[in-house]
Amino acid sequence: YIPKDNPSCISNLIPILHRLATNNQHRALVVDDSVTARKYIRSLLERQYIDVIEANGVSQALSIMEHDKSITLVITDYAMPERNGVELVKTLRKQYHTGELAIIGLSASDEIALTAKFLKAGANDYLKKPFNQEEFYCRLHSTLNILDAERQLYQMANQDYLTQTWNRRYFFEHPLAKNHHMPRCLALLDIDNFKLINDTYGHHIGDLVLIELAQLLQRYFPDAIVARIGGEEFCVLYGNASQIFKQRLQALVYDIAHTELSLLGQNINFTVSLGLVHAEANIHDLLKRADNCLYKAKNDGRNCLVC
Ligand code: GH3
Ligand code: MG
Ligand code: MG
Ligand code: MG
Repeated sequence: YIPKDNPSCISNLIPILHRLATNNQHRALVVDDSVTARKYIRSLLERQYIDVIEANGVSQALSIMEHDKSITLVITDYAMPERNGVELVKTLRKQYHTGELAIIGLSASDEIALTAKFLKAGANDYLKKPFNQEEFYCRLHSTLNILDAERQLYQMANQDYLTQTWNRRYFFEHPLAKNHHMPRCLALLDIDNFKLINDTYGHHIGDLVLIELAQLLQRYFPDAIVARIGGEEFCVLYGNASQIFKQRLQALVYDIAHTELSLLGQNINFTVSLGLVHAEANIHDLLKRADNCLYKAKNDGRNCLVC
């Protein structure tokens, strides 16, 4: 798409296509008390394949943000009847860091300090109305590029590259891991005789087994922290009742042992052993105790859970 009023906007096609290709798509919330202004910004964003939701003021914006966790961009007016846009930015920045949400302020006001007010409150950028359409697109894309880069950095720093579960760093840094004043469940899982799987079928199949297991763990425990903490060892950290968690882990052991995977034409069977603890202790103690249980599970013949 090339806006009629500005043929040089063709340069904007590159970031759009890149974003579509890399699946970095965005959903925007446009906050303005003027319907006309909202519709205009909506039309600009929709031409860039950005989904748009509208809010007529700060309260509506905050309530939409609370219910729609897929919004990645907020574009807000300054002067609105109940509370102004800078107050909205301050509130949002307490909840969303810059790798989660980008914010652009807009205003027709001549107040010279307004740019600084928006930026200090945590906005990524600011534009004075009326703005040049191409400038809007340039600022929009540089803001979204930074958001995409921050997201990618966060992912690279916290996710395991092979299995897409959380990594050791994320696991040990998580508030649930650090809060040792509350009882938590920690399960330590290790694949049985994994070396044999590698030796028999090759490392590539071994990698696929790890990926399958990671997906299974994430499906079984959507409300727990699943992290790969070693080569073929995973942790599942859970903040709630131990009995339900234990039953789910036992079901997992059973299901893995009774499922045959078909990977690249090879039929693979494998089992896992688990150590489980439920205690109020620091994360290193929990891990040590879970590791002792795991050791017993291995000695008891594997394919079981010990707590
Ligand atoms: P046990 O039942 O006692 O746990 O036996 P095991 O063979 O699973 O244990 P061991 O610790 O001897 O071997 C773990 C193996 O996991 C060795 C290592 O090559 C393999 N491994 C670790 N990380 C990866 C990985 O990312 N990919 C693959 N394919 N193998 C891995
Ligand atoms: Mg207004
Ligand atoms: Mg191991
Ligand atoms: Mg093993």
